[in-house]
Amino acid sequence: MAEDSGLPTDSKLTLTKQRWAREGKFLTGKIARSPEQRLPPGQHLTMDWPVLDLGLSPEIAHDRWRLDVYGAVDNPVFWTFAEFEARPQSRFVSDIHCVTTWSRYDNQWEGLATRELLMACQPKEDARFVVLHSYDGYTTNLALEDFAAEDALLAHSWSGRPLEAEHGGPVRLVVPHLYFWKSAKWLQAIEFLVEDKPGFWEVRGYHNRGDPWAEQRYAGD
Ligand SMILES: Nc1nc2c(c(=O)[nH]1)N[C@H]1C(S)=C(S)[C@@H](COP(=O)(O)O)O[C@H]1N2
Ligand SMILES: [Mo]
Repeated sequence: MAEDSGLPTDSKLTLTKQRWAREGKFLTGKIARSPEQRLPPGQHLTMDWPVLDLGLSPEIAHDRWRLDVYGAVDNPVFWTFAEFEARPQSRFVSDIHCVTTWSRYDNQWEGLATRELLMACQPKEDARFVVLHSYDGYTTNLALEDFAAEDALLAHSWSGRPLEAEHGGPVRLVVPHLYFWKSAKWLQAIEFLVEDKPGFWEVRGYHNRGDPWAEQRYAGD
């Protein structure tokens, strides 16, 4: 027999670990832009989860919530919460990096991967940008490839519980590889565009893209 016949290749632990590898379990889903530097420059870690927004905090009951997806798409989508929740769900773990310098590691999100949304709405050939519209009137813009990041999702749950209203429930966007102002709370609509259209902070001096590892905090950085 081979030397390694004693290795526990079919032990319960090995088989479980193989399954984890197949399923990507424990993968943060983080894009390895700076694998040697998890905390972006100028950020500090926080254990709690600060609330930051325009202060309007709309209360949207789940049965009143709607998601509209329109613009440069072949299949505009208008979903109730039940229809949204009936789509294939994903769970991702990712870090938050707020431009105000706090970061929070290992947030467990559940919701609809943006890639699933793209499969449903079928962006047109010339679609390059999205603008998120929120129930408080907030907007933010993203390049389509940033919106389509493999760990980006429309999240309805955090740490296994429905996302609290103060953090954007019923549904918020989460785009982990950009500063958190791009992660629109109280998501109401997603507009696909051929030309870019800067959002609320982007017209107020914030960087158009907001890559934390490049410290793209403000316009001109
Ligand atoms: N609809 C909406 N989304 C928003 C904001 C907002 O004011 N309105 N603020 C943004 C900013 S600046 C940050 S830092 C994060 C804060 O999210 P949190 O309150 O869950 O930490 O939400 C982002 N998304
Ligand atoms: Mo922010």
